[in-house]
Amino acid sequence: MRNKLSFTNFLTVNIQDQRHSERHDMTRKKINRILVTGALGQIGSELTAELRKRYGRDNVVASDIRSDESSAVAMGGPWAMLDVTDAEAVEKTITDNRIDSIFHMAAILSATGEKNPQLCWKVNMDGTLNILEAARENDLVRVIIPSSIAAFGPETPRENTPQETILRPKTMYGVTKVSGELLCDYYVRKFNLDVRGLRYPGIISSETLPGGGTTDYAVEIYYKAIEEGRYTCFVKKDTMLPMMYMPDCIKATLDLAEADFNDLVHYSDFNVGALSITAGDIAESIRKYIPDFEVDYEPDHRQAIADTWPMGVDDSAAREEWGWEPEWDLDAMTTDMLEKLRVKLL
Ligand code: NAD
Ligand code: AKB
Repeated sequence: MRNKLSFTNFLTVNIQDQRHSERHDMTRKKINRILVTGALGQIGSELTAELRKRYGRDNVVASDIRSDESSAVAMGGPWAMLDVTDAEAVEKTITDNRIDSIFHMAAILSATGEKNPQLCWKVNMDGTLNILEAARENDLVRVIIPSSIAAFGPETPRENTPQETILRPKTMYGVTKVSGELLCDYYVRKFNLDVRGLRYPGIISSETLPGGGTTDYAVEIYYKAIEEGRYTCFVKKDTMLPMMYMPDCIKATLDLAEADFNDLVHYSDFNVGALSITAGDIAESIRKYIPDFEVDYEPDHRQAIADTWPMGVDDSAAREEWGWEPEWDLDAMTTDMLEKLRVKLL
């Protein structure tokens, strides 16, 4: 343990020094016309709505590989079908819509990625490269590309996981997230492109169901509490992971997107913490409102993935560089989730 910690300190000091020496100070243009990829997904759907409020309905083009014409995303403003693995289509969507900034949410998540690792690599890596290349060629103002706590692996310290640490993930999704972080930082250094990203924890939300991740249990548990009064959880009761409520996720994404680039030392790999909670903690919190809610625990293949991820992260770089501060605690989130899901499901 001591060796691991001193190695981590060594890494932090050396990488921070290196990052400071490579900093790119630049005057940045403002975000005006936005493309959201993967906009029908769990995060994209709520992010698109908030971006339309802030930047104007007609200035935010939502896109996804699939269509859902009756969705709020498709009905709430401009819409385009877009497969991010198709470089020509990415280029055309950007030029046709005079896009200057991209929030790139299209991805294959951890559990689906283990079922189809080749597809995961193709969407997450080819898709990300296509977005970065189109952004470089069209001299875009800003690109936001999320990473994940899946970038960490079993050799990473699991408690208060440092910003600079061992990145040896064992899932294909995690491999693409580490590679994506490195690729984004490469585009900042090599091409002076303004690319930023966060290592999101598991995101909990009521609007759109999650799309095939390991942390999906933390959303499903709320749906099942309302619909059936019981839930069979696919990780153990004491599995602790970093989680975040969607309003904090949107706030973190937009706070980073709107931060002054010259204040940043990191670009594409910010740890962001909010909640460090077990599956049992969520069940207990729900029981404050639904006392007879029953949960049993039947860990499946996703337990092995969860066991390689942090229990909580050190997000001091995000706090120092762009003022990150979460607003939602577990019980406040539970109250809000249950209220919203009662309206939606009952
Ligand atoms: P999601 O699975 O809910 O949505 C992804 C969307 O991408 C889907 O609507 C899907 O149709 C679309 N998509 C898939 N392949 C595509 C392609 N080839 N072209 C265009 N669109 C395609 O994912 P999410 O949870 O909204 O995640 C958004 C981003 O945040 C991803 O980069 C993900 O890795 C990251 N992230 C999410 C979480 C979380 O808990 N939700 C946590 C950490 C990181
Ligand atoms: C997943 O479980 O795959 C995502 C993530 C934490 O990246 N929710």
